Amino acid sequence: MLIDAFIADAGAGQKRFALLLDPAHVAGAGLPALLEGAAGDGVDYLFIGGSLANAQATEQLAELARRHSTLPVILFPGSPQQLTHAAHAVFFLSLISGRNPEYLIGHHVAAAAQLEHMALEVLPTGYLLVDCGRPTSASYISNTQPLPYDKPELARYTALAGQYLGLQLLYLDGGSGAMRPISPRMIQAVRAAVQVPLIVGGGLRTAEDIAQALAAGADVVVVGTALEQDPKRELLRELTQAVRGFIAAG
Ligand code: 1GP
Repeated sequence: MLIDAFIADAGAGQKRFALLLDPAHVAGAGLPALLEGAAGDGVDYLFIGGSLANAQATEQLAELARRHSTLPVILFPGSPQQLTHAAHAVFFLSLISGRNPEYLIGHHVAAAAQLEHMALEVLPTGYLLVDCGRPTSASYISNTQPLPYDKPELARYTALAGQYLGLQLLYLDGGSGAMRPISPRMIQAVRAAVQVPLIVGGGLRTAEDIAQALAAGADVVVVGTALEQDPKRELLRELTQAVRGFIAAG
């Protein structure tokens, strides 16, 4: 089960790298080669999804990922329409930074009616959006206000509430294409309060960004936009090396 791997890795201090593929953005002839090399290049997980992805594009991308890679494929859905048998698992996201009931329980009911008949592993995940410099599609589409950038204590208690509710993973996200990453202070504040594995993404573009997020307590770092804009294996290797290097240094 993937949840066991997340928990065991985080407990052992094994940091992980996730490549986020947004079906609405990624395309191109180079994708199969990138996917084929991904495991060897240091990628641990493939996350698939986005705020505006449609069902067909999500399924096609998940199938492509399965065909060209042996990595775990996890859906990161913007809506229940993005569920597909082609993936291994799905982040069952509760948007706990927001106050929109549709993203706290509404969509989940519609999703449950599908998931009951699917073999996808369901990963109960508290999702915290953080204001990292500009409005993102995730906050706009979900009609929620993100946590303020400079209020680590709000993130801390939101995360702790999520853990008390029984959520097994927490995803701290500046949103796709964030202007800057979530502050190390906020990651530290959350890390100090919760024991569940902590996934951090949004605006991570350089090896230094990644090293800072890991040093602050992230267990899994997620990169999407940087590699969409520059889908080169050299950059991918440089970013994953920051994760491997951190393990070696740690
Ligand atoms: C967004 O955390 C992911 O939900 C990744 O963000 O696209 O900015 O890398 P970026």
